[in-house]
Amino acid sequence: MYKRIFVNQCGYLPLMEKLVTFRCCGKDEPVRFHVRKSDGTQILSGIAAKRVENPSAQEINYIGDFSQVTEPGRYDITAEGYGESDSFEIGGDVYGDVFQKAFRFFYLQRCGCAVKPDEDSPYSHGPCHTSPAILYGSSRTKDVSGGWHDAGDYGRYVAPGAMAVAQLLYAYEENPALAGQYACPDRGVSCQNLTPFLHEIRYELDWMLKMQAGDGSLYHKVSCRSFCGFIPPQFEKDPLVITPASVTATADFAAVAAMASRIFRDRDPGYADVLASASRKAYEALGQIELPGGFRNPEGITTGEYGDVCDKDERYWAAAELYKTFGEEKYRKDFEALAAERIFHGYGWEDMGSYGNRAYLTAGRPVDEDLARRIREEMLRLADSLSETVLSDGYGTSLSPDGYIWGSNFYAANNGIHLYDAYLLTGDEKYRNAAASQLHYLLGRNPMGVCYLTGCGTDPIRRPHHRPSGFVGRAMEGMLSGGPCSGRLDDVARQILPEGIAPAKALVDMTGSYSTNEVTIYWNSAFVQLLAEMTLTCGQR
Ligand code: G3I
Ligand code: 9MR
Ligand code: ZN
Repeated sequence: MYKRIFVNQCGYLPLMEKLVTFRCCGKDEPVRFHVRKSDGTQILSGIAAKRVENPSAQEINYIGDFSQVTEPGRYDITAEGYGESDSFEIGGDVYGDVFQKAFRFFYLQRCGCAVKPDEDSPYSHGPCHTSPAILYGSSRTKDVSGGWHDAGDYGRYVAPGAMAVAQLLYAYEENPALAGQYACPDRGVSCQNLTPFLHEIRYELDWMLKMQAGDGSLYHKVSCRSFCGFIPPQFEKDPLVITPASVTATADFAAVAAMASRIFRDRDPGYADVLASASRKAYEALGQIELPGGFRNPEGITTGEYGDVCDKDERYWAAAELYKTFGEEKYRKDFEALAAERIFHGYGWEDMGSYGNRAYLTAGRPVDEDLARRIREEMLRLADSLSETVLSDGYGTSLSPDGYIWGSNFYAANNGIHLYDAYLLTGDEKYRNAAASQLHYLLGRNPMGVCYLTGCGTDPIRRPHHRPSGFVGRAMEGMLSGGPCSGRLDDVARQILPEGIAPAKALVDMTGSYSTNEVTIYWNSAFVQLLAEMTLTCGQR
């Protein structure tokens, strides 16, 4: 069915702002629409009068507002000539299931142990990638088993892993009640003093600890030399190779280990100590690594590169986070020296500045008040520009037409987090609404009319680029697809999508399209953090 009405398929919390998008074909005029309850009773009629020319979707949209509807129930929206929307729910717990699935994904991505979510899960597997890995360019080997598979492939990469952990720790700190609802699928294993949520995060931290070299630096990644076919993880038996260390991996680890050490402190002091000393050691090693131009895959290795030419933002994050956790002046000085050059922003795998800003502003220790003020000002300026885009976009996304790059959904989610930062700084609801709008976009109010989280909503992504899903023939639930990528950067995208396709429609829901439809741990972590923030505050006015 060709859709012309677009809503968040996973629904809305009662007090959330609720906007619906109409795709105009034919008559270009305001749309009279009706909100119906599942028993057919019509409960609201309205006019969608806001008209938007939409260059990202290359169409005209009309936007309607049904925020007035707050009563729990199942609904859909109709309009003459437009058909009907996907049905959706309004209620206090509409995202409970979404959260469970999106977070359970990390358990299912575990490497190095048996994974058994339930008796008859097709994604169960025995321990994978357990053989000692070769240190690149030598004949020595090292045990670096554990951690989460990065994505649709089975590589394990430190920088994006650290970033994912940081976002999950933020989700935990910001919304402990939601994190506390997570039911651990790892039955029979004790979470000791940790909640199941933290226990899962520890799985990745334990692996990163193994990725630390004797000199304190972090090996950039471990994987086979090239990507394998669509086989389950335990069948990938090629030799594992550990690549040389990088500044980005080392700084990101120093930062996230400091953060985790603070958060784990009262539940597991022994583990917090281990993290603290590993963090300091990594930070010290930063002075010794010279890597002009950033990490590059060494010859013969063709798996995920995560190259990043600028490592200042990673050092910036590390300095701020270590200052917050350990309080030593040298960390503060390092941060302030970098900030004097430039205030960094970003929640991506290559742009870590915003983690640094958050840590500095919440250090709970003496800071340079003038610098803190400038950081806040810049954060608000960023949020203002994002919020302008949100208001001018037909689907409420924060992405401009040239923003549909590889992992565009990740950028949408991270922009939601930036907007939420501005809400925290000002208490202004417009930022929170713009942040929530990113969630609605990801879950169905988008030009593809899909729910980008597998296994959720009425019309989810079905064929993500994910080896276990491809092998089983059914999408694992709870994974955020990368989303439209207008560059058509894989063969399938080039075959299926016409040149000049509307950027926001450059998605192919087929297994082969890794540039538009892959999944990763750090895209899911962004989603989980945004969800945690939205469910925390959108319930209240
Ligand atoms: O930053 C530029 C931007 O300035 C420019 O306007 C835009 C235009 O295309 O490109 C931007 O760079 C892109 C970059 O992602 C942005 O983060 C590159 O073109 C694009 O090639 C690059 O894609 C990365 C991709 O690996 C290829 O290197 C993705 O971010 C990254 O998420 C992805 O990661 C892969 C791993 O390598 C392997 N495992 C799966 C994972 C997800 O697909
Ligand atoms: O599966 C790989 C995916 O995880 C990566 O993001 C992507 C880009 O590096 O590459 C995928 O692997 C493809 C390889 O690059 C080219 N041959 C086909 C592979 C997918 O089956
Ligand atoms: Zn594995």
